[in-house]
Amino acid sequence: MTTTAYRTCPICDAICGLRLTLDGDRVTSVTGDEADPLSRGFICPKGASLGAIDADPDRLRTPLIREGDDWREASWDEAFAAVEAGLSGVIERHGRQALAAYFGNPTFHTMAGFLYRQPLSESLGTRHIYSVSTIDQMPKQVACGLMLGDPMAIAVPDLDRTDHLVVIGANPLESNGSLCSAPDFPRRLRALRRRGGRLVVIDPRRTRTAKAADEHHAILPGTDAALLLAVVHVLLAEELTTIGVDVTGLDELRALARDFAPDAVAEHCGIDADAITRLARDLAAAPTAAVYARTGTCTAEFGTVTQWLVDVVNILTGNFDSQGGVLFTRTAHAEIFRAPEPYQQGRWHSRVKGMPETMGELPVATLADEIETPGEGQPRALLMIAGNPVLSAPNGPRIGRALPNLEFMVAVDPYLNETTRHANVVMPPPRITQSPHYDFLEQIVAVRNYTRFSPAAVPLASDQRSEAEIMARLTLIVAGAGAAADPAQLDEQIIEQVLTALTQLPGSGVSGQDPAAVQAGLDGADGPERFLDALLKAGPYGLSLAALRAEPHGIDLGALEPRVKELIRTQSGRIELAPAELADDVARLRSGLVRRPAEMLLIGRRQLRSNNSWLHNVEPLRGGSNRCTLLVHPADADRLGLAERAVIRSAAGEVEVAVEHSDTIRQGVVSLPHGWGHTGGRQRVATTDAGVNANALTDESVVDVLSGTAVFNGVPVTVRPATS
Ligand SMILES: Nc1nc2c(c(=O)[nH]1)N[C@H]1C(S)=C(S)[C@@H](COP(=O)(O)OP(=O)(O)OC[C@H]3O[C@@H](n4cnc5c(=O)[nH]c(N)nc54)[C@H](O)[C@@H]3O)O[C@H]1N2
Ligand SMILES: Nc1nc2c(c(=O)[nH]1)N[C@H]1C(S)=C(S)[C@@H](COP(=O)(O)OP(=O)(O)OC[C@H]3O[C@@H](n4cnc5c(=O)[nH]c(N)nc54)[C@H](O)[C@@H]3O)O[C@H]1N2
Ligand code: SF4
Ligand SMILES: [Mo]
Repeated sequence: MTTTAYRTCPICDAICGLRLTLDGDRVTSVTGDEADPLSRGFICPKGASLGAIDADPDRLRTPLIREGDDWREASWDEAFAAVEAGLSGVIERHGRQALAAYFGNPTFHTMAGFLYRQPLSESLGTRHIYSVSTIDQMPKQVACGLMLGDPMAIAVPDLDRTDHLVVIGANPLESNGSLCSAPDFPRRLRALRRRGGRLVVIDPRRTRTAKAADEHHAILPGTDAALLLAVVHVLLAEELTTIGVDVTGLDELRALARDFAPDAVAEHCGIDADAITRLARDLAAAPTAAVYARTGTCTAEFGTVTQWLVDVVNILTGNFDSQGGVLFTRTAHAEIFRAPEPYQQGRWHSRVKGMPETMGELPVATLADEIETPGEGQPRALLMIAGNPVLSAPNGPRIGRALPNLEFMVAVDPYLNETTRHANVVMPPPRITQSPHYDFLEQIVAVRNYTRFSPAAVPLASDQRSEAEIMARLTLIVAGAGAAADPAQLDEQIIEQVLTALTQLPGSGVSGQDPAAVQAGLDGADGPERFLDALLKAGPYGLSLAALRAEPHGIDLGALEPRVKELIRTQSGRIELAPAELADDVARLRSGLVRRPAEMLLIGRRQLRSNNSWLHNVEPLRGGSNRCTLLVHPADADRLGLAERAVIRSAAGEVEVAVEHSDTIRQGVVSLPHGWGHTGGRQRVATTDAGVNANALTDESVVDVLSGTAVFNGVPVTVRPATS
């Protein structure tokens, strides 16, 4: 029987609405949902391939238990019993500090990830919590934590109304945007230019986004902090500031920017001093403007300083919390993700390298150090939830060598891959179409206030478990309640806690109500749906699960409006323009301005028909431009004698890869996409023409100091012709 289902695509941050046609439980076609008020029918090749992703025969259907080098299919009861035996043994022998967990990128998209990450982390009772945040956006969160007191207070560009957009280290025409959920970036950027606005892109590569821009500056990798300090310098020196929000620290900011005149940074950044001055003046002169920076500037040295400066520039030019500038989204669900107390970091430190905790986690860059180094608190068991750090984390191969040292590892993942193959037990979540979906996190950074819920389109078979149930049972196991405990009871406990807090919160939609009565009246087929219903009822729009179900294409809740006053959590009660924690790093940056550049600098690259490491097994997405090649400028290729293949070497390792000659990349810079280099596991498509692991080159010992975030961009390398 043919049916139609409307769903949000869960793959990337663009949260596009999709229209699926199903024949029984098989997706036969996917188109963009024209009636979705945010995405209006937009779809990318990944969303269009959702059927193939869902039906990939290499996706696991049943749990696997490893026996030596072999895998045996197991029942869920057996698998959970094996996890209970494995984890309780480690707790008995070594205590809870021997437990570790890693939460990968898909946990930021799934309902189960949002609902269970914190309860699971708390039940583990360990400091060894790691996540993809420290190989992604943590610098932004630390900067927001220090400036606003809330690391979840992330301002997004007012894309549809701005007159002047400066995009730094992001390529939304291929990534479809990030920390800025805006389906159909191409249309939105065209509209910007059609209404007379300007698009400026700062990127070492002339990306698809740069090609669509009015102006492109091919900056040297890793130098955005210096560039932005120079912009601040000009804005202050030329008295071009129009601050519209309540700030403190302007004098300290002035002192920090003093030595960063455009002339002082031009050579370091590889951008003319005049161009830098103009950048600042144009931002100040535009009726409205927004500076937006993403992974090219987060996963780089001085990532946190850069993210801080992005918002400093938005503030100085009067564009912070202001229409056409950057604004904060007001979500349909209650903001339980905001902590009431001011942000703090470094409450504890990692055991081996003494790296500070941020947002309750330690840097992935030091995971291998921790697993390899004996002593009290050495991790001996790992829960790998939706992550592939062997391909995604800096010096991933070292993590691959460290994982076999663990006494026990469980992975929650649909694939047996480079990372999960080291697990003792692998537990596959159901297919995408079998899970309900709601973007708890992406909706926080949407360019309009917007909400949408998608029920599961295909029911679970009796031998499948929802991802939420898997996470609930793992939580119960590590809490000592055992593999047989009732997960629904845990869901209700979590909901009770949340409702108790929300009914006491002035202004919440359930303020002053009896939590038990609210809980008794909740709607929803399972824990995640009931949890969502609770948060919607407590949210600012008086919505509910039933209201969202009645609008399967999503609900537009209006344009973003100023609201920073209610978000500020700093001790001073104001926005900190020059948080003290950043001063040392600015000094370090100043002393690095004269540093001689390495022979070549490596940067990354995202490809439209790929997503990190986990879509290379999907045949329809393979081929064409979606290949693992090293982009080299023809002049560099000539100078280095490169033809078809090259060997790249860094402090961390060496790989041999196909060369793609292209004048879109800045001279002195080479680009290699990440997520390739598939080995082992059970991915028959991905392991053919597997590419190489870019993270064999990235160096886990170099991080953005303030956030512990890995440096993927601006890695010093040497490149020579391959001899074989
Ligand atoms: N197709 C596709 N889409 C994706 C993903 C994917 O893998 N593929 N991944 C998703 C995820 S997890 C994320 S976090 C987002 C990321 O979204 P984006 O941040 O937009 O992703 P990138 O395309 O990596 O863009 C980073 C840009 O920074 C540039 N860059 C590198 N170094 C520097 C530097 O030092 N300075 C400056 N100014 N620029 C630099 C790179 O050339 C690149 O164009 O994309 C998401 N969407
Ligand atoms: N050199 C370099 N490295 C990078 C980056 C870069 O730009 N350059 N980008 C970084 C960024 S921004 C990110 S976000 C990380 C990603 O880092 P990770 O999250 O560690 O890696 P992914 O490749 O996204 O792996 C996701 C895993 O989750 C599984 N999975 C997919 N869907 C689901 C699901 O619904 N449930 C569960 N349980 N599992 C699922 C996949 O099979 C895969 O094993 O990579 C980072 N690494
Ligand atoms: S842009 Fe992202 S959310 Fe939209 S269809 Fe593509 S992968 Fe899905
Ligand atoms: Mo990411």
